[in-house]
Amino acid sequence: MEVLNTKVVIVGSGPAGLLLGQLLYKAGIDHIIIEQRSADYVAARIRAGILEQVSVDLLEKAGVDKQLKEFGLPHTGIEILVDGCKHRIDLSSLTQGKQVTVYGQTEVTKDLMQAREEAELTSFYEANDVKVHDFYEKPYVTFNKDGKLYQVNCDFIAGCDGYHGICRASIPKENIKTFEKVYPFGWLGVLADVPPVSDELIYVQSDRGFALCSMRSTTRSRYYLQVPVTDKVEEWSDEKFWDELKNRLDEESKNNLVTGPSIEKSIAPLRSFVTEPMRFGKLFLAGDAAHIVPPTGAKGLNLAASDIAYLSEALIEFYLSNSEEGINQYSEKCLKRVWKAERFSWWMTHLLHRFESDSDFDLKIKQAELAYVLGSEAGQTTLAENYVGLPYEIKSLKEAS
Ligand code: RFL
Ligand code: PHB
Repeated sequence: MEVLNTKVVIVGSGPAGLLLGQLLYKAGIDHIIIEQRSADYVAARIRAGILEQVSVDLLEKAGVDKQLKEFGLPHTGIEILVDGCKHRIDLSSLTQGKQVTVYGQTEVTKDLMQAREEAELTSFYEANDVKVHDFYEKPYVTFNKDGKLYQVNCDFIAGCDGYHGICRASIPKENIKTFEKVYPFGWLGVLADVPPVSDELIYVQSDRGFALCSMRSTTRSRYYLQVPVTDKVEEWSDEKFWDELKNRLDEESKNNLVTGPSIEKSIAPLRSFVTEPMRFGKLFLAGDAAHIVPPTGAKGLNLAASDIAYLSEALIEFYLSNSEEGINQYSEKCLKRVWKAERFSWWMTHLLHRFESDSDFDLKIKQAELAYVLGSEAGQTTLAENYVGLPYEIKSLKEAS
């Protein structure tokens, strides 16, 4: 067995773990990342596409915004298509000039991995049987790689290992409470090298179910359809996907839609999930390991980034200013923001998706709510300020609101 020593062990090399690693590195804090998958697998995963301004600021602070600045697409509005009629939400004018940036999670991950490689920081990929131990006293992490057993002793463990990870699963049941809502449908996503149907994202509410027209660049589109959670990807040929998308669009979008072969196709189930608290002695949960939102509000990756903003600041304060204040407040601060994003994502999901359980009354109420939100400046402002991201206090970020 090989024994290593470090200050912070980060379990998981998704955006949360990689961003924490980069921020700790910038502050000169020794850490190691342990990831169960291969580097190629991690770099190729297709997921989120929308960054809030505070997430962009954090990536800038981490020094990994070169590509983002060059290729990210700033968006100042979104479209909501209801009953065949498009309504523009002018995000910027409703939020004193804020905007979001279209930049794929895949690119964020690649940028962070490249920065890590250039700085020659230690990551163990393809680590098997990762286990966290003694995190209320003297934490350490064990794993197997290439048939060799490793033990890493540390001061803290950051559980950034996603919804299916082992960190949350290792917490004694009596010390943790979870809150969950599972939705009876999923999102079928298609990525294709075709120009986007529109300059802005279109969120579609239709009798046939929800759809979303998004993009990764001016030549690469990302489209989603609400489908029963029991559907299998194999049942959805490209042709069937494009036909169904057209069925949910308005005439103009239908005519503008350019179709082409899919380069990725997958179905993601929708879930709302929160863990309380997010700190267990010397183990912190961050990102999807602690909470999940349905993707309708584009909040998952952004919440992972805001957790990491708080956690990196807390750890930096601990090591550089000898203060435990940030560590002690970590869970409470994160959860405040998490629950607001959970509420927004749940609300957007309810408003725009078709639920089989909806009665005629429920449908009428939804119609009335949409008409109110889209027809009132107050309603639009509520949507816009949540979509661009609610403020949070980070001392070291130049603009954290
Ligand atoms: P990740 O990305 O799941 O990374 C966790 C990492 O931990 C590894 N791991 C382990 N490592 C070691 N030992 C173990 N036992 C381990 N178990 C797991 C995993 O291999 C992985 O590398 O979590 P992280 O870093 O917290 O990041 C969260 C985001 O990935 C997620 O919230 C977003 O993708 C959600 N999301 C969106 N978020 C947005 O902010 N904006 C969006 O537009 C948006 N769109 C989406 C989305 C998620 C989607 N899917 C697929 C659910 C669209 C979709 C379709
Ligand atoms: C995406 O481009 O993948 C995307 C955009 C907006 C969302 C969810 C996903 O709300």
